[in-house]
Amino acid sequence: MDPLVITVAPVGAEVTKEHNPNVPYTPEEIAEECFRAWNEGASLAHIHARNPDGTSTQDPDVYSRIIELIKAKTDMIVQVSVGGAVGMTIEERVGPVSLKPEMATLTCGTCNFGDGIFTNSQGDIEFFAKAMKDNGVKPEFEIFEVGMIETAKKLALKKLVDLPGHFDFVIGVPGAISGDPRNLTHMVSMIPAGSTWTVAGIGRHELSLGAMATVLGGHVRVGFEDNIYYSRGVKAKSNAELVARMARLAKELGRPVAKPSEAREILRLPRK
Ligand code: KMH
Ligand code: ZN
Repeated sequence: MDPLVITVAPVGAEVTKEHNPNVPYTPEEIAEECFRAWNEGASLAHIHARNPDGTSTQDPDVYSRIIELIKAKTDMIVQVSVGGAVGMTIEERVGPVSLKPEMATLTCGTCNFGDGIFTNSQGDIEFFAKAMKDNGVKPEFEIFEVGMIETAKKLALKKLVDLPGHFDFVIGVPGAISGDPRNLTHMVSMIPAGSTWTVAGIGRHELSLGAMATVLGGHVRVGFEDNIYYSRGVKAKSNAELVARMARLAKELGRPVAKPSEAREILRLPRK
C-alpha cells in the first residue's frame, strides 16, 4: 500500500472564529497552520482565502500571498479551492487557477449544502476544467454525491480532464451524501481503475472515515474546513492536532505517512 497522503484543509469558506477561535483568517495565520500541520505529517494543503474580517474571498492576490508564505516554510503540495463559497460567481471562483498551483478542486455537480445550494452546472464544470487544463493544474475531483463520479468520466470523454485521476469524497455535508461507511466503499468502487482517492469526512465522520480510508488504501483530509472538534464537545486546538492524530493512527495501523515528495509521486504530480 502506498504511504498515506494527509491533506490539511485549515480554513474552508464557512467556518469562523465564532465556531472555533483557532480558525485562521489572514495569510500569515493560514500559512502558520499549514506549517504546523506539515510538521505533523500533512503533505498537501487545501487552501481557501479570507478577507481580514473573515469573509471568504477568491482574490488571486490573497491566494498568492498564502502560497508564497507556505512555500517559504514547507515543501507541501498546494491545492487551491475553486469551490469557493456558496453564491460566488464562476468568474470569481476560478481566480486562483491563474496562479498555476499544482492542484485545484473541481466539484463535479450541484448539491444542497446546508441551507444553501452549491451550484456547479455542466457548463460551469467544463469552464473550470478547461481553465485548469490551460494552466497545467491537476484537478482533484470533489465528489459530494455518487453521481458526480459519472460527470468526471464524462469530462474525460470530452478530453477536458485525464483519467485515472484523483478523487476526494466529501462525505457528511448536510444535504449531500451521508457519513454511512457503506457510502465510502460504494464510491471507491465506482472510480476508474488506477485512480487515487481521499476522504474528507465532515464533523464526527472525519475520524471514522479517515481510519477506514487508511485501512482501505485511500488517503485522508482533516482540518477546520471539515471539522472543528477533537472529540465530542472538545474543540480542536489547531489543524496540526487533527493531523497529528491521523498520522498517529496510521502508524498504529502500519501505514507510513507520505512526505510531500512521496505524495507527488502517488498523485502523479511533476517532481519539484
Ligand atoms: N465551500 C464549499 C461550498 C472546494 O473547496 O472546492 C465548497 C468547497 C469545495 O469548499
Ligand atoms: Zn474547500
